[in-house]
Amino acid sequence: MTETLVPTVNRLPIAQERRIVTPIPGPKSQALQKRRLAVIPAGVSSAQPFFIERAHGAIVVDVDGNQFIDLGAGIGVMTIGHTDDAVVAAASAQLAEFTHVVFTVTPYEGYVRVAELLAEHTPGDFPKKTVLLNSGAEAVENAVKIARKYTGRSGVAVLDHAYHGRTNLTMAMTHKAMPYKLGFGPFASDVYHAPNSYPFRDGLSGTDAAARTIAYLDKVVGASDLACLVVEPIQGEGGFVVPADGYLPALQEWCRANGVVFIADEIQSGMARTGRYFASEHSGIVPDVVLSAKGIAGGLPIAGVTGRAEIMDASHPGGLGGTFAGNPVAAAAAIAVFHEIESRGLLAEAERIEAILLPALLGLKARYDVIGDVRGRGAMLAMELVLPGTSEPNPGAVAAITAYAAQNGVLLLNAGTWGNVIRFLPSLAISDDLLREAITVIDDALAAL
Ligand code: PLZ
Repeated sequence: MTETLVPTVNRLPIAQERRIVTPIPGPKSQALQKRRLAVIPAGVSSAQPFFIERAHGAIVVDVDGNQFIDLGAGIGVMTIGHTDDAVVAAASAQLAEFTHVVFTVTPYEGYVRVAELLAEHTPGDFPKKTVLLNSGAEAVENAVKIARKYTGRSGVAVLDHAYHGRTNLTMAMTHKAMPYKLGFGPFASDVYHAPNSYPFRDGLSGTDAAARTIAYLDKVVGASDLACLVVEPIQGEGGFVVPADGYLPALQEWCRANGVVFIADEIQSGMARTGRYFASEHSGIVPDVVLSAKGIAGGLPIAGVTGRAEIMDASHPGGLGGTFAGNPVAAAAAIAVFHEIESRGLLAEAERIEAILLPALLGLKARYDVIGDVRGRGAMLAMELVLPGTSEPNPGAVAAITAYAAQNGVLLLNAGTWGNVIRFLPSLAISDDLLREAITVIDDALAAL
């Protein structure tokens, strides 16, 4: 049945090249922007002024025909590339089979298969179970629910500079007030923010940073009140902060000794982004629970909470779910993404990207003293910009560079508590040549500062 139902996907090829044919934003984008302002609230802002019409691989095309090298990949979602053929085929086929029934009413295989794949590819060699949701924030919310039910405790610990979402509980867990929290309270209670490891800013070893975090959790919070500690193995919105070696293992050990569920939010760092399926593997941790979203389904909304079976089974039947959670079309896309990563050896592509981008960024750092730090792993790299000769954050330089890049056909994302980080999240489909071309544009932008 599937064969006859696969629709022919009718689309124009997109050359993998940068091409700017109008001023940015072009006339069609400007007209859409006018319509948008009339009906979309100011709270929903966009970093760039151009509207997207099509995308493929590492290139996005705007409504005026401008082609941009995409170094953001929809904030790390389009990991295997825009409109990947296998993902388009799998999702299209499922679209024609059935699009929705609700797993909590009548189950279907796709949900089960995604859970099997997550059990196989998340760290840890023990029985695991997965609940599927629609978004990263929803995965975080459910992980906290499950940890509370399992431990019978209420406290939730997070780290400074963390980002976990925009829902009420996850706003409370997110570090940065502006723009994520200011005026949106009151927030959920029992959420504790502990100091993190931020080698560029605190200069602490992993052991010393962990001792500081643990002292805070022990003395200010009290371990026996804590249900869980949620960490990002590499902090995403916080500025691609890679904790010092040994920091996360020490936290994990403390959690284990104190009966605290250790949760890795791998929503941004997971799914092949760093050259492993999950970044936890680089840090030598085996979390009790791993959260995935973003990159797992090639742009279709699905998220997973995957954890030790005994923790995940703590909830009573009916305690977890949601109307669209684990949607069959998104599940089909996720299965295709896993298949492509495996069959095309895409983990190595993240390493290829690091081998080009990391030395290039370090080369820029040697030439421009506005670059204070270069860090990250695989296809998750960043540079933190400072006022030259100091470690003072320099968000103005980030704004100037991202604006220059957009005018010249390179889509860049910022990050960081002070907005002073440029992060690179290219899709694994980007070619060496496109990557080098983008670096040249960034070099010009730095020179133009
Ligand atoms: N945890 C680590 O990176 C999403 C936010 C984009 P959702 N980060 C991008 C924006 O402006 O809202 C994220 C993350 C980490 C949780 C989330 C939340 O995932 O799918 O956006 O809910």
